[in-house]
Amino acid sequence: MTRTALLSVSDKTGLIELARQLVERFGFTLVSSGGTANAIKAAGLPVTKVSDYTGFPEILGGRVKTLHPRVHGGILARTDLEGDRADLAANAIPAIDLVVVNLYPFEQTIAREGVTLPEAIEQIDIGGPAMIRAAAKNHSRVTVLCNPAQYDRYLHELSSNGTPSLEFRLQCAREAFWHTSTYDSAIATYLSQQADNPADLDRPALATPVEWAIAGTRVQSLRYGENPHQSAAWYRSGSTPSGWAAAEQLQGKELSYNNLVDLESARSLIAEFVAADAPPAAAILKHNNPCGVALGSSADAPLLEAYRKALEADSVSAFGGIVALNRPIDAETAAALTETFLECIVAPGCDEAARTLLQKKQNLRVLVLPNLLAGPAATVKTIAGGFLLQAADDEPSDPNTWRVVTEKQPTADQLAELAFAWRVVKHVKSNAIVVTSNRSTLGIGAGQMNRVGSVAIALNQAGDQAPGAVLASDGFFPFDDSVRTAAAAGIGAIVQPGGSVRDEDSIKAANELGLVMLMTDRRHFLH
Ligand code: 93A
Repeated sequence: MTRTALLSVSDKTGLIELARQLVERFGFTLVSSGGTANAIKAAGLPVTKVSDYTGFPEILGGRVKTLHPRVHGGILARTDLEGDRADLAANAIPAIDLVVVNLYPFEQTIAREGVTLPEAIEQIDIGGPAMIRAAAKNHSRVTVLCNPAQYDRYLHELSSNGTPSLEFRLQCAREAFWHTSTYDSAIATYLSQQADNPADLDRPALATPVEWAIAGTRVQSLRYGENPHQSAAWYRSGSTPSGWAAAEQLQGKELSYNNLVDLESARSLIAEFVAADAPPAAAILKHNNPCGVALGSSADAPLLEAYRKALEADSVSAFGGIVALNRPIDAETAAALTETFLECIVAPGCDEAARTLLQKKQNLRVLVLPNLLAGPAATVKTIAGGFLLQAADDEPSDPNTWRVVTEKQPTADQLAELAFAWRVVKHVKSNAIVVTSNRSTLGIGAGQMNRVGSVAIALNQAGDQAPGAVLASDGFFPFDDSVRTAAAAGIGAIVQPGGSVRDEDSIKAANELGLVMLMTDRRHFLH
């Protein structure tokens, strides 16, 4: 018995080659919707138009093409059931064995500038998803292909097994349901954006939990998770690759789970320093905390200067670190990067000479992420029975809005230094304390359960460089002990959110000890 394939595709990539093989090698009968049938016919291959097949014309300007019982009966019939076989026979419906459908390009349409709502709505495919879902439901008999990348695998199945295996059909069914759910969530997101307050348009963060929870697409399995006994995989949200899923890996070993976690922290930190007039910046991270962050001395200083400063900030911790740079890697920076054992580097670009130099370190993963700013609008954390979503903590802080709470006022340079320290402390795990000078970190206290503990760690690391440096704290000081410890080490100025019931104690201590202190009125816990 000849087999029947139903083809209805917007993306006609690979269509003719598939149709040719189906007809000439495997003896299929082809049935197709208008445009697809025309393309197949033009290639000189036999095909029946759906309208001839159903005896019903395409109507409503193409809105109803394949929505017909002869199509859906042929797809959904369980030919192992006598009742279904009788229904097919009574209505002269041939069983359909293969469904090849890809959908109206909804996402490409809404990505176009100036597209109108009616234009977008016309690109909502109804008949295509119905066929894809019907075929996927009936995968015990039917194969569904919704992406040209699957055609070769299908033909391979046919030539090696005669008929595609159940395992293959099931895999195609899974891909099909992921595909239609991603497609629908893109429509839902778009329509929510149309209806919402236009002011929310650029922050759809919490409007798309569906995107997080359902429409994740597997990028790849990872060798393991945080530890070798934990299995792990990498998923991307959204239906087109972006962010890390679209980054270019120039060289090096496959990315690990920990690499990706660290890289994302590195990206969000270096994104603090990507303004057009920003000096070169470098950050080195370990275990998801920065261990050295530094800026070049001016906007046209070499990138190498920033990297060297960041490395000198804590060259011991930098071993095995993750480096993020806000400028494309040049040859002299590349040469310096190869002097230390590093896990990963991310930068917005990498010139040819730098690429050649970096190749000396074959295992070193080098990633180019052109847009360092584009981070997730929300973060997700799983808990027993569900997950938590929150908007990203990525709003820039304006130092002009900070309050000087001490008698002593900051100098212009202290203010600029405090702004630098504040941008860094946001990216350190709480309780976070950062001591900086000359736009370079000197000491970083991370993840301590009491704040004064983090102060002690940061100051200890800064050592004899602490006098005259500044200190930033991601949360308020509950007591005056942090201020007193900082003053004893010679810190000249402090920035902290304020908001403790004992703020007055800290202010009093700062005044008594001749410190400058500013309050930002916004804390930056990070866990
Ligand atoms: O407008 S539809 O939702 N109504 C339908 O009945 C229908 N059947 C298939 N769109 C429909 N399709 C879609 O048409 C397919 O999903 C495919 O993307 C496209 C192929 O049209 P053509 O063969 O005319 O190029």
